[in-house]
Amino acid sequence: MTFKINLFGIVLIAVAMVPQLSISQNPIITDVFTADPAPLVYNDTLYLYTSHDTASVASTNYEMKDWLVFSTTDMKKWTNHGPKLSPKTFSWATGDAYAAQCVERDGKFYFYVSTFHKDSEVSKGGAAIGVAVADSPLGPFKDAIGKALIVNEMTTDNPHGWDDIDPTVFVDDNGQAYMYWGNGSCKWVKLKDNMTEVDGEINYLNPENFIEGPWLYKRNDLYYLVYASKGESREAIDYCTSDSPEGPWEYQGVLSDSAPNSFTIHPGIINYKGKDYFFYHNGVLPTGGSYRRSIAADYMYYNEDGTIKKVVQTDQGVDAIAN
Ligand code: FUB
Repeated sequence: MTFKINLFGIVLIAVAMVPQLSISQNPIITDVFTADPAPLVYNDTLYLYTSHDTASVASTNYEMKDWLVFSTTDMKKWTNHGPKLSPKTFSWATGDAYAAQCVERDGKFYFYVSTFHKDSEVSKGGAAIGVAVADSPLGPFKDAIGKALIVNEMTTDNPHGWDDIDPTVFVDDNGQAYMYWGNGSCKWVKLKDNMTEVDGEINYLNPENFIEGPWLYKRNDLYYLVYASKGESREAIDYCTSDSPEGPWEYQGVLSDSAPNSFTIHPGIINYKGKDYFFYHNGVLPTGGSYRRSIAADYMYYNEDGTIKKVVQTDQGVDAIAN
């Protein structure tokens, strides 16, 4: 009898533990600290371009030397392709490798990055946006224009030097490309078809609670501007919608609460093999925190009118896709 109870107890404990051990997927990258997720689907593979946190546990600031690329075909097994670009690739750049996004157009891959300008006469040492180009999603990437695409002096609405960060680029169905970016205020500009020159004036907007990290995309006929927002005490994610990539934007509220153990959170949204995914970062890995962040992914669901249900951040993450 005693033996039977013990065996039953052991089985119960084992059964209780199995689901947690087998389905806990978040964070999705655990071998390095990653942040600022930017997903791209190309040829049935999901590529994830990320920032790379290398600050020590004691550090109170970022240390971000390069941008990493990961890929998956099932949302479970992630291949780490390593660093594919760094500020050193840009002769004019210095300092940290902040948020970036890679987009494909006509078989070329344009990697828009935020970093810092070394020439104080050009940029007062402020943040700048560069663009690198490659023939493959994994590079090799080279500086597409040999100079920054956006420097600090080009935007005048904010006095601080790091307001030109976090580019997101979207190519509309008619071929018109748009770049949104910014910290403190959101800025946008059209890009020429070559993807490497701005086309016209820079525009400014102040979506409700906007802090940084915009992500621009289209679903059906609705455009979405998702961004890191003020939150309660740490950044959260809010969003707006519009009938045009040029606005006006209608504020739709909070999409996601703050991420555990990280002051920042940063959105990356994509539909892959029929499901909608919300990528973000948190600080939950052992020794993690605001400067040692980790990317996670959860499902995103739309309402019939195109608004988005609030994202539930989970430890379990998303299911593996059966290929
Ligand atoms: O990763 C550095 C900065 O933190 C990014 O540029 C912001 O969006 C925030 O995530």
